[in-house]
Amino acid sequence: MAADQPAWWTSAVVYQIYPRSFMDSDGDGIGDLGGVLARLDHLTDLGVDVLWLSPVYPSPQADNGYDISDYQDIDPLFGSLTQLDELIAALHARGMKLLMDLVVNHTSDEHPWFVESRSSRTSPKRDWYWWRPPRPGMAAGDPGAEPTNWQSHFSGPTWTLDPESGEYYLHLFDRKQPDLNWENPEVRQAVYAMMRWWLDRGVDGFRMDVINMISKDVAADGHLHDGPPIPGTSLGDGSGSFLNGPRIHEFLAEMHREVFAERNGGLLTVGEMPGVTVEEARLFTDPARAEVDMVFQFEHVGLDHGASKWDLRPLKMRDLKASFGRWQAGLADVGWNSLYWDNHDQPRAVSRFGDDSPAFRRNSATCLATLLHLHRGTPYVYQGQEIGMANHPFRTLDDFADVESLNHYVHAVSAGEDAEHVLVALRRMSRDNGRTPVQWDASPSAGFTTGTPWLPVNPDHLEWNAERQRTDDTSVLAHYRRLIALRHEEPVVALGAFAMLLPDHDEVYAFSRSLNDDALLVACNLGRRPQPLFELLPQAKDASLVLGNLPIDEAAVLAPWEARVLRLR
Ligand code: TEU
Repeated sequence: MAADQPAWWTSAVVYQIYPRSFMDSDGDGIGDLGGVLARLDHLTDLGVDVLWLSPVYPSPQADNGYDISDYQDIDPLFGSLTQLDELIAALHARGMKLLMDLVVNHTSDEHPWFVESRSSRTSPKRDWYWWRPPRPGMAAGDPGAEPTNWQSHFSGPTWTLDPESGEYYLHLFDRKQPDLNWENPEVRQAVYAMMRWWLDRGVDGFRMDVINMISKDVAADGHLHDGPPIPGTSLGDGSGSFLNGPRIHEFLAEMHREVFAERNGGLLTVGEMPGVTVEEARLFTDPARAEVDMVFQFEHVGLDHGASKWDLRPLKMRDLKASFGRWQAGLADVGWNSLYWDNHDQPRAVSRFGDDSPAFRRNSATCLATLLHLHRGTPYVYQGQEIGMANHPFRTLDDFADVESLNHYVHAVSAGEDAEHVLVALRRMSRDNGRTPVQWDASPSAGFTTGTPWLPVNPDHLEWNAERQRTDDTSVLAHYRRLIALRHEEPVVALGAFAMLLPDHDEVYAFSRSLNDDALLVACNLGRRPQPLFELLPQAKDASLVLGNLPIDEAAVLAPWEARVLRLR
């Protein structure tokens, strides 16, 4: 990013809506566009600049819409194209922008492209997907006959046999999400045409689902390579063959040329990139290379993972600092960060990084928010985070709905893991934690629906809901409002240089931001013990308070989960 001409999104805050769980307008228990339209005042009240809408396209809903069967329409479950147009107009009238979710690593197996591709080995669209014969010397359907040993993100092999043609197709995710073959230029052109169609309709950009998986490392003879074996399974880790593959930069640069280059500014692209490193992120987001504006990286949401996300590890605050610190430093002179704690794939931040016990929930939610929003980068607020929504008290397997959770349970238990042990991990890590309905008020379904919600409403909505917080100046919601306004008002928040302080302290997360003659000191106590602020950071003594999350009793001490933003003189 050129320092003399900051892009508009450096001072913007994005709000993510997972439409299924945001607001239901027709009583079927599933959120929809009518619900989004009805709740736009909530976004205006928060002051966010951009809405990212998770998928609303026609879909069999095997992965809640991340399995798309038509890229250019709206699923009747969620509403209509007319309502989408209404949403674009309503957002623009309020000075907000709309990001659509772009899911083009894979389609649904019910997309007409795949139906055609599957119809015969000689179909003109056969090569639009990854079809391969069984492993040499083995028969279709034999155990281990899959073309590679890769493990799917949603458990089991990444290959499913199509008995009609005797060939397997690749799916990095569920079997209902076949991967598109980006090696085929027709596929790329079809995707670009679809993207242009949405931009022509008025949308302002895209959040690009697993976009760093679109290039696969394929040998000249079409062969794909096995990955290193995963201990305790018969499968391997294929990520070396599909994460940031050999043509990824070429594809993204081509997409930029074909879709974005001729359009005026004001658009935004964010690439979701599991496994991306700082070094690669610099390449992806270097404006001179014209690929994407920013990426979602996954390092900090992997710090409590062991061998997999289900293998729970305690989170060390020091690791979090080290990770964020490296990303801030790595993208300081080139590129741009996206900042997030949670989304529809993650447990709730206050339960995971904060402390959701009654005494600390409000304070830790506001402390985490302050920490994140004062970093350099574009913050993303995930629906419900702004009111301190926490993980759900799931009990039995029947309480879960997510394909990733359910597949994992089946595979883990059939591989001999203790069922109760598997449930413990699901309760902590399941994506369903982030997908329970938004808690609008204290009524029986939390104001989300007049019907039966598709996932249960958290019983804590009686106390934790938007209505209650809206008029309370000490609420989590009020604090988010202030943080968002601060980024709009203070160039140092948007653009200031970041320097980590106290890197070895286990509980105090502190840093400075500086721009020209202006400098802020941010100090956050990520724990239950008071911390001697003036001893740790003597420069805080003469600084003035810009924003804090608690009334200050004793200036020299940071109370448990207290966050202060101070202006240095
Ligand atoms: O997520 C990609 C991704 O990395 C996650 O699925 C991840 O593997 C898992 O959630 C963490 O355990 C994107 C979407 O955000 C997700 O909802 C989709 O399920 C997935 O892609 C497939 O489209």
